[in-house]
Amino acid sequence: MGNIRTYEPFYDKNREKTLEKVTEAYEKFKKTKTFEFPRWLYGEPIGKLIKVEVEDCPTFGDTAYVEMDTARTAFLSIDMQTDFCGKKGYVDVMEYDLSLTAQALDPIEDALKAVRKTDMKIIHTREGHSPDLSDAPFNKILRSKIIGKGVGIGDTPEGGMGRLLVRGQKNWDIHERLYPLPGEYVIDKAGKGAFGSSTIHMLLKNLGVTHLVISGITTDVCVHTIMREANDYGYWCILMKDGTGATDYDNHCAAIKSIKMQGGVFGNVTDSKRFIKALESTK
Ligand code: C5J
Repeated sequence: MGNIRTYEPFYDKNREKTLEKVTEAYEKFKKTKTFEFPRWLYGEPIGKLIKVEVEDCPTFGDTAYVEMDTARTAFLSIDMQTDFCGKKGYVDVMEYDLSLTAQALDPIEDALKAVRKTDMKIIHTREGHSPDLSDAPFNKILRSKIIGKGVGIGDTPEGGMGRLLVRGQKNWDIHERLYPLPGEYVIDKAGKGAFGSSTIHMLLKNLGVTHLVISGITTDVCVHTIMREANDYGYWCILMKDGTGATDYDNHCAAIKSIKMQGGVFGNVTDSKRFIKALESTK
């Protein structure tokens, strides 16, 4: 009735094109088992095109590949803070087995060495609160005090390095083995996720990032939350599984498995060996 808005035919055309490209990519995937870098969507690669092997895709037992442009990929190291993997930190005070989270250190260190030789972006995140705890919800502080037997967020444990999960404290900072180098990005966030409470989405958009290789701790909490958020925004997410760890081993395994359900409901899973092999094959 003359009230078609001018942008509607544009959106219809765009959606039709996307659906045609899905059919095309599906036919190719059947032959190559590869999620090709979608040039029609992102343009020609700017850096090097690498192909990372991923597991249990599309179904358990299968192997597939994800192509990514190194210049449009960010390597995420999530919350590798002493508070989550070191003595007298937040996780230690809760009396969890520190080796379960600290197991992520070696694989991330190896991956960082390889990534630092490329044009891939590196982003570190830190969970923490301002010294007055004004950005920490009442229930989060209370629960932490209960599980820590009186020592929760904002408190200093006996023999500790500082106040738990408080910005600026030594225990809150990134583990020295993985400490950011100049030129790498550091995102501070108050919550488990990052997209609602930090500038990470703006940063990824401004850097032109399309793919994320994700590591860090803990698998079932901050890593999963951020991966789910990023996946919902259309980023191609690949978890580097040996570069993760949780406070509970079964939860760690379940978190990895759940990513791979439905053909990759939250993305794909690889490990540091396969990721580094893909990076080094670009030489
Ligand atoms: C938790 C995190 N587990 N970084 N934080 O409280 O996963």
